[in-house]
Amino acid sequence: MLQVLKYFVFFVLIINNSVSAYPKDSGDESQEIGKPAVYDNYRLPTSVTPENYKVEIFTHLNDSEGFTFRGIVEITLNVNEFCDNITLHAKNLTIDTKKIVLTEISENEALKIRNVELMPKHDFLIIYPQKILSKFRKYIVKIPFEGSLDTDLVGYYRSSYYDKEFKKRVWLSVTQFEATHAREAFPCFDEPEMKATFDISLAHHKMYSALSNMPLKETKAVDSIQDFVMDTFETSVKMSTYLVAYCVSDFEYKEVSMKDDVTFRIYARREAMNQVDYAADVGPKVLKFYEDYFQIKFPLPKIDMIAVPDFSAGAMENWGLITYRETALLYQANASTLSAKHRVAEVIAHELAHQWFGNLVTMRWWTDLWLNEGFATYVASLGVAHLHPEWKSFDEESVDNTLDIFKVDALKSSHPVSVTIGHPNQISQIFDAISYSKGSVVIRMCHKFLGEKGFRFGVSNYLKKHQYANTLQDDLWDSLTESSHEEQSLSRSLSVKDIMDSWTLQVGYPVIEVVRDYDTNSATLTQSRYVSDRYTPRSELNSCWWIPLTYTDSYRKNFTSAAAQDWMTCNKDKEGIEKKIDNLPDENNWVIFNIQLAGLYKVKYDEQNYKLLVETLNSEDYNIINVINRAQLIDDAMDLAWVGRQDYGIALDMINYLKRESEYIPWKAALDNLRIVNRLLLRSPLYGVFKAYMRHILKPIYAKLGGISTVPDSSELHIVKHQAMICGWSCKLDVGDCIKRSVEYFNTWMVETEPDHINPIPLNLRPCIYCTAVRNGNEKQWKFLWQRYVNSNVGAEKSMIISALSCAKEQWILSRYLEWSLNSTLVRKQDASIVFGGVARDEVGFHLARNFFFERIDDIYSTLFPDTSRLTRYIKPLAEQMSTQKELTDLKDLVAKKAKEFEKSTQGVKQALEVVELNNQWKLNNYFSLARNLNRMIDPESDMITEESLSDELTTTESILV
Ligand SMILES: *[C@@H]1O[C@H](CO)[C@@H](O)[C@H](O)[C@H]1NC(C)=O
Ligand SMILES: *[C@@H]1O[C@H](CO)[C@@H](O)[C@H](O)[C@H]1NC(C)=O
Ligand SMILES: *[C@@H]1O[C@H](CO)[C@@H](O)[C@H](O)[C@H]1NC(C)=O
Ligand SMILES: CC(=O)N[C@H]1CO[C@H](CO)[C@@H](O)[C@@H]1O
Ligand SMILES: [Zn+2]
Repeated sequence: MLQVLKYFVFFVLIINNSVSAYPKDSGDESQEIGKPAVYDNYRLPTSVTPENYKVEIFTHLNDSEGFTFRGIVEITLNVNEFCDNITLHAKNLTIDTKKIVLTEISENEALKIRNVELMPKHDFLIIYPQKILSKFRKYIVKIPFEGSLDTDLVGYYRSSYYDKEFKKRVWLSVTQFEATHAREAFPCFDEPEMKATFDISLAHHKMYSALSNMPLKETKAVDSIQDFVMDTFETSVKMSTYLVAYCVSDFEYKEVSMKDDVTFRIYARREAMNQVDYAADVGPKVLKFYEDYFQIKFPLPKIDMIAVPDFSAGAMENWGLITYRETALLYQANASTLSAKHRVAEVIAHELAHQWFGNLVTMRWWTDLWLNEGFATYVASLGVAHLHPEWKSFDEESVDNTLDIFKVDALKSSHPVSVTIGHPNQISQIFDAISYSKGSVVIRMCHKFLGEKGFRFGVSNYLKKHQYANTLQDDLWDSLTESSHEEQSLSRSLSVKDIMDSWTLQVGYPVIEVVRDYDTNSATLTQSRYVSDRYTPRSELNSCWWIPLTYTDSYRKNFTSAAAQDWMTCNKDKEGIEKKIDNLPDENNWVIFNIQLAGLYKVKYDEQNYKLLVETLNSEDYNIINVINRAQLIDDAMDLAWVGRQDYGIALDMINYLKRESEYIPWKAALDNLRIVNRLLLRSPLYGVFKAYMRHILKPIYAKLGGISTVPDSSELHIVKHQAMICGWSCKLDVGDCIKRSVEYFNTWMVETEPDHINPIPLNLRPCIYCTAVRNGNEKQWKFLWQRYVNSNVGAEKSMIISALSCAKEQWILSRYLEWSLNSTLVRKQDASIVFGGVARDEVGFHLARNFFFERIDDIYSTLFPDTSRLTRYIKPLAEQMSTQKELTDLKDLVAKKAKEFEKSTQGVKQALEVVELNNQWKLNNYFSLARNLNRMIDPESDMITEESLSDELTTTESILV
């Protein structure tokens, strides 16, 4: 349906001629008035900028009247240079142009308007006054508008829920403006730098109540419409349009006040009010943490956080009115897993961090989006660590993000964190792992080399200096350079900008090759770009980075400090590509670089050093190497083997030590890498050997963690996650009593008379156990679980079940399930890609999912519309499992044939195609080396296993950006 916007001239608005949204005949003479303007870019001219908006909106949420809104926006304008037009944004709105009024503030009379024009391609509304606008005057423009409240999850849209007690569907309306959807709700200057204050008034039926960024000022009856009231809110602080929010609903709330008077309210539908306590508890705590951390008080008197049943992103940081998916805000002790609780804490902490980073200080343009998202992601992990030190989540999140980025950013189709944005289609595509995870990883790196004070003072000064304004990344680097020079944590000869530019303006990251000279006890370090494509010409890898070097050795064993001990420099002439390090130990002692993975780089050692590391790992003393570095060693070795730069022998020798390891992080690093191998071997003759190998390494840890009969203390997040992960693998590969116990648990549940209230299955193992029971069951188990999905009142539980249902083995069940994913009565729009991803990642489901995707692309597209950048979530799980030339050609053909549909996911498409190519390379090159090494690793006594079909990934809780 995007074509509607592309092909139709939506409205060419002519003065004295009220028009609606539909195309006029091109013969209509009125169109001739005013030449269509030509713009070669999509940016607004800066000649006219807004100072204040008065927005008044009537919301009609009643089935019988149709779902519409209408209103008037009154914008006070500053004219920065003499000009003949006012250009602002409007999209998919009906505008009654004869009612547009322009006045000069000092005069009372309206100015004549010569023409009003719309440029749909640019979403521009252009008003031409009769007279030139003067730089020395102020103006007010008043524009009436109307639109429909659709279910498209962007702009001003409608959502609904089913009220079980009153047995009826109840509607609500809410906004989602980031990045460019404010223009779909009211005409405005929809660019982040065009900050203004907002006075918002919302008229609605009195059975609902309204919320906006600011507290309510007054409520008045509306004379013209029966039973309507008008809520007017306080004037907002100066802010960007993408942060404006409002909502009309019948939700209830729980209120908590902070000591220094910020009032928190958590809003949810009435039947979910039993799930708001956790958010009410952590919200104020995290806010306080940031006030101390940034040394700036939160400027608004209140924060509302609302759980919206239909929500496209994970959450949205609108200033003072934060919107969430239910799964990202609500928590119920006996139905949400600890991981789900962690997710809630993480998302709340992320959104609250944005109140400073993003809202108070905003990027000038979307190019610097990464700064908002990377920073919020990073500080959120500090916030969560503050809330729940017992979770030990900080290390895990850091390692997780870094290892993710090692994979994504090794693609040649990756992009720099800081990207030039031309076309609006590009904006939604950069809300991706690069902006969030790489952004947070490079900021963490910066934190580590600047030290605590240098970093904190710098950030706080930056926020104070630029509050209510807009910045470029250089402004942050300047503040950090200043504070770290003052704190003497960075040499005066270095600037943060020089260092960080090499990380943010360039794509990719480096690998350092360490070659030790055992005669002189020194080492030579060389850096080059790390890419997965082994055929990349050497000349393309010549980029260089400023790398903070940290290292220790088997004498010092000092893993405590991650402050830079030295730098690999990177000057324009690239003279810093090599570096010599002295004072290293002798040939019987290892060295290790990149302590605690504080830098975003991989390390490759010489053979002798590897030998020493492998020996230590495989000894009683393995834990003298820091736990993060144990994960790093595995990940680096597996990756280097993957791209053919090193034999699989070293990697598998390292993994071999895991039989002693009981920490989660190294296991996660190993299994994430083995999962990729698993995926590609699944349909190959080698799979039997691989499976035997996997069972061989899983058996001891399955037993050590107590199988699935022992349940860890619920505060130990890393143990809980570890057990759940091992359960997933063990049940897939039939290790121990995993399948048997899972099926038993599930059967006990099925005979409960009230299964929606009584569930005997250990909470944190439910994702694994449900999936296993469904995989080993038939329609009966599936139907039972589907019914639980329908009946459940808890978002987190629903989403867990929706993933588990894709584990089914019977094709017809999976086919039907895929169909259901396009029917929003059955599966909410926001969850459609979770169903697809789950089925696609399953061995049985893969072929079905692929056919479904190729055949139903039009329907999928219209289900996702307008957030079609989500097609990436469909392509990705398919591409991960494709490895033949034919599959590559088919995928390319589809993308070419459906260019329009893939228009907003070009980045995801490029990455997917590269992944298929890399899989192809891997199969051609690694197969025999891996086979040889696997045979060597397997315990000869191990029992051979039956060729049962195995699925590749247990659940598909996709990461949803916030
Ligand atoms: C509107 O005015 C600005 C500033 O003078 C100018 O750059 C722009 O081209 C004008 N737009 C149109 C459509 O004439
Ligand atoms: C480890 O190194 C840090 C900084 O390099 C130093 O401050 C600390 O004292 C060292 N610890 C030990 C036990 O040597
Ligand atoms: C969606 O599912 C509902 C409930 O089963 C059914 O009534 C409806 O016809 C389905 N809609 C479509 C378009 O298949
Ligand atoms: C007022 C208006 O133009 N509304 C349209 C917005 O877009 C949706 C879907 O594309 C249409 O259904 C509305 O009619
Ligand atoms: Zn964010």
